[in-house]
Formats: sequence, structure tokens, C-alpha cells
Amino acid sequence: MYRGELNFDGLIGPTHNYSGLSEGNIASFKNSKKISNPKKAALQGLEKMKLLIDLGIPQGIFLPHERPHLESLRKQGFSGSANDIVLSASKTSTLLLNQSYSASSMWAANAATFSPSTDSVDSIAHITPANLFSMPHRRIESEFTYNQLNIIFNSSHFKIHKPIDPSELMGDEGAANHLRISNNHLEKGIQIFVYGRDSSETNLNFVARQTKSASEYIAKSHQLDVDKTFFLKQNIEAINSGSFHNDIVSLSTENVFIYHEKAFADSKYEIQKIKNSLKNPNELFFIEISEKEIPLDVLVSSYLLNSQLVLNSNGNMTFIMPSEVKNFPECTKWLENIKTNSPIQDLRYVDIKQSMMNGGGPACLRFKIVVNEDEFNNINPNFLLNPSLLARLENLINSSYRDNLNINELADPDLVNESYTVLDELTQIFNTGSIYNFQKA
Ligand code: SUG
Repeated sequence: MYRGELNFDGLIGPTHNYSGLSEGNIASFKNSKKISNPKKAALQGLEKMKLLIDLGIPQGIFLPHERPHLESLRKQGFSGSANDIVLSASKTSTLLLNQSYSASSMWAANAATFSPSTDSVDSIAHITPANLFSMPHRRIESEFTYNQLNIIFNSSHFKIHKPIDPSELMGDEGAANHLRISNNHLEKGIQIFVYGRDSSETNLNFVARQTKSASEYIAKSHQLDVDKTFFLKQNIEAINSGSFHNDIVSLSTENVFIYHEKAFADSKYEIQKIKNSLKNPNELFFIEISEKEIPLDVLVSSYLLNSQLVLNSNGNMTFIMPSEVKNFPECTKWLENIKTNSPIQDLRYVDIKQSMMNGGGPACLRFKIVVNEDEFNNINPNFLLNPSLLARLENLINSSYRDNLNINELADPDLVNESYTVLDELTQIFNTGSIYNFQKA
């Protein structure tokens, strides 16, 4: 019997690489063309999942998506066998090939938006897969995400919506732009949707991925109480400093909400509006980080707030940060004080460098949900990590993932088979039957 927070991390796939595909994501550009280590990446991801289990929080897993995604290459006119497609794409468009090979589904915070049953008028948990319109290599994730969510979550207790029809006006990036604050996980809370641009704003000179209309659409279809739903705009300065998703400059868990003073447009006014809506705002911890304490660019470079804040079995909170944070004295100084003025009492660091080099911190790697006992019992148990599943996954990764992958090797036809063999084994381990296109052909 379990109730509370549960995270689904994206298992890092065998084609993890650095292609520099994400405009506005500083790490992705900086590390473009570097040699990746898919084996290390996947093991680092599993280590983080293990930590959550050690803290008493069950851990779920999303399977990697089918990469290369030949379907998208076929839509671009490539035809023939898998080998033919990869070879001709490598000769005429490495960009299209690289997009079809991205392991970006690992960043599960972008998989979907979740609203717990306590917040919705119809008392059912709602999940909307993100359409990830703004980045071509990510746009191809939504279809498989939708299918996978339907395999994991029983429709008796979870309403899985279709992804919003993708368009310039309706860009949706999932939970990375969504916050929830409540006295405790299972009490009715408030939800904050953070968007980068109003749908009428086009031709901006920065990449604002989430649109207000998409956020409004989700709030409505999740049947949220309008008095408890807020729409905040990202501050342009934050986006331009590299906060392409809001979860790099703010985070929330239960009654703790931490944000940089420059995270939101009209921040003082908007935060006050949220406080005014609460019965007892003093019971909540609104922790603002000032520019003086930690300059915005330092916050973005350190990924301090792209961390997981979780309630541990001692009843206080554990802050799980990327180890890179230790390199920033402003952050370590700020952390020295946090224990005295918040429920955060335990600081942990994880080594997820392989993901960080593509701009994905601890919070990016997970899709967070909160469930009651009944809902927990309606989640497919094959997708929950336990010691034997962990051992099988470690075994597979150690025996079948490459130690290094240069982006030129994406043109190697052997990699197609290698990747599909791993995915095929995963479907056996998770007992899903045939879920990938190459298994259905
Ligand atoms: O969408 N990186 C991801 C990182 C996602 C981070 N997620 C959150 N903040 N929640 C992105 O920019 C890099 C892929 C490449 O360059 O090959 C990438 O897609």
C-alpha cells in the first residue's frame, strides 16, 4: 500500500548522443558533436532512480522510444530497408538523421502534464502527453508517449488525453512548465502553468516553447478549479539566459515553492495574487532567490533548481541536485541557509553528467505524479523498479550499450540493429508484447 509521490524516469536509450539539436539550450549547443557514453548515461540514470527507492519513494520507468525513428524519415521521402534509409539520410541530410536518432525521451518531465484526482472536478487523475511542437527531434515523441501512458495507467483511474494538435499556437512541453503547491501531496492544491509566449506573439528572437493557449487548454481539459489555477509568463530574460523550460528557475513540492526573482514576468504581482488565493499563505514556504544571492546566469548554469525535492521517510525533505551545483559558491552558500528556514534538511548530489551535457538535470529526467492507494494499485507493476528489474536492466545496459558514440556513427547501419535489439529485449523484460513499429512490421 502506498500513497504519495511517484516518479517515472525515462530509461536512457542506447543512441544517447550530442547532436546540438536544441536551440536555446546552452548545454546542448556547447557539447554538440562531443562523444557520448550511452552506457554510462543509462547507468547514471538508474543510480538516481535507486536513490529515490532508498528514500522510500517508489520509482517508475518509461521505456526508451524507437530510435532511429524511421517513420519520420519515411515522411521526408526516404524509402527502402532500414539500412537504405539510414544510409541515404546520412548522405543527404545529417540533421534529419540526427533528429531521428535523438534519445531525448529520457527527459520525462517533458512527456506529459499531470493533475491529481484531488484537484479535478471529476475526481480522476488527468494526464496529457506533451506535443513538444517546438523541437522537431522532440515532436516525434508524443505518439509513443501516449501509447506508453495507456499501457502503464489503468483507464479506470487515470484519464489519458490525446496530445494537443501540434501547431505554432499550441506548443506544449509538459510538466517542465507546470508547478503544483499544496499543504500535502493528497490535499487539494493550486496549479501554476508557466508559458513562454502568448499565442499571438510570433517571430520572437528567442525560443519560447510553451504557449499560453496550450496551458489553458490543459487546465480546462483536466477540469481544474479556475480559482486554484494560475498562468504565469516566463520572464524573457530567463529564457534568454538559457531557461528554455521553467523548471530551471523554479520548483515546487508540497508546501515549498522556490523561484528566482527573475523567473516570471511581473513576478511580485503574480506571486502576491497566488498568495492572496490561499487560506493560510504563512503555512507555505515561498522562497525567492534574489539576483544578489544567485545571479540568474549562475542559477541556469548550475541547474540548482532543476532538482528533485522529495518528502523523505523522516517527514522532512531531501533535495536531490546535480553534482555540478557544488562548483558554484553562490549556490553552496545559499544551500547553507536553506536548512534553517525550510523543511529541506537533507542535501544529496547525483552524478548525471551525461544527461546534464544535453541540458537535462534530475528534474528533467522524471515525470512526477501523486497518487492515492487506489490509484497506485492501478498502475502497471511491470513498470515499477524493484531489485530484480534493476539487475536485469543493469545487465542489459552493461552487455549491449556502447561506451562511446560519435555522431558520425549515427550513419552506421549496424547501430539500427543494435538499438532495436535492446528495445526488443526491453519489451520482453517489461512484458509489453510488441509495442515498437519495427516489431510490428
Ligand atoms: O528539450 N535536450 C532537451 C533537454 C530537456 C530538459 N528538460 C527539462 N528542462 N525539463 C531539450 O532541449 C538535447 C538533444 C541534442 O542536442 O541532441 C535535448 O533535446
